[in-house]
Amino acid sequence: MVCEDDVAQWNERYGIHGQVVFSYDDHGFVVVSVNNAWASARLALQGAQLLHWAPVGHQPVIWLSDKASYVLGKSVRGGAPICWPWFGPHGARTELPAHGFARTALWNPQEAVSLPDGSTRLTFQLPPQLMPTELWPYDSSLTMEITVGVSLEVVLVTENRENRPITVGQALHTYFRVGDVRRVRILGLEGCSYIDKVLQGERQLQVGQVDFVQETDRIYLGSTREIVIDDPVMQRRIRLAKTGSASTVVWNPWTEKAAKMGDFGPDGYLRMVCVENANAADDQLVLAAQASHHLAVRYSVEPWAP
Ligand code: TA6
Repeated sequence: MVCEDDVAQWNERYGIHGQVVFSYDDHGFVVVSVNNAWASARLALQGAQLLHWAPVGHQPVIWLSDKASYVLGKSVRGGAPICWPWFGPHGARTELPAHGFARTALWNPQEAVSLPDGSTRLTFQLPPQLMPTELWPYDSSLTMEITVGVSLEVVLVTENRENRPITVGQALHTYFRVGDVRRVRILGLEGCSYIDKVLQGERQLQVGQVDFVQETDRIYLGSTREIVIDDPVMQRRIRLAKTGSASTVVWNPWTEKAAKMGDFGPDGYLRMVCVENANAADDQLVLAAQASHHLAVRYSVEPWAP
């Protein structure tokens, strides 16, 4: 549990006057708020989960359910949960929580820097002692570095301190805010093969752009190009550039699944789309002994053009 002293200490050590502040939010979660000349952002220390990012003059880019439940140890619906060290259900033990344990653990802040261009860089680490050895019997580390500016950059660094390879599934499971998912197109996945989880894992080939007419839950493989979320309703394009990620996951639960999940609200599914930079399924990361891996993404917002 986090106490007032912790928050006071983090502000003492990592707070930047008028730019970086640690506090409790209305739900009792410890959050760090960033405000600078370029943008505002907010992250929960649980999971180092980005909950909000809005460049100055823009609507928020990240979707956060207004029906999300804030329970310690449970992932908050929306934002950018960090899936690690497995993506989706655990390969062998179905009783384990989907998407690994990183997104529900309390991360430690490590650094806060105001950069010369006016953006703000924060670094967090998943405390090794919070990696359950019965699930993850490996000496490893996971660090997240996020730079809040006119664009948003996130780098997930996995370090293998073992003298043997380790296999990691990972994703930045980002929920993007859109005007109406039925009008959204995803560009950049043309020609990629994908695992269609709505069709029990059938493998398909993407022809043309991705659009949304029903529940969509796909792991695109060998997807290394830039992705664009084209949103004519909000009159913007969100560009996702990445390195160190071979998969792209695209998800919208649609009406029934969203209703079953209970934390989307009545039309929440219409206002979001998940486009996740990942290494999942066939693209899982096999990290050599003593090696480290960077999954890096940059989100930027552009004006919409028909
Ligand atoms: O990334 C898509 C997905 O794997 C979907 O299958 C769905 O389960 C989604 O993640 C949300 O998972 P969560 O555990 O956050 O409810």
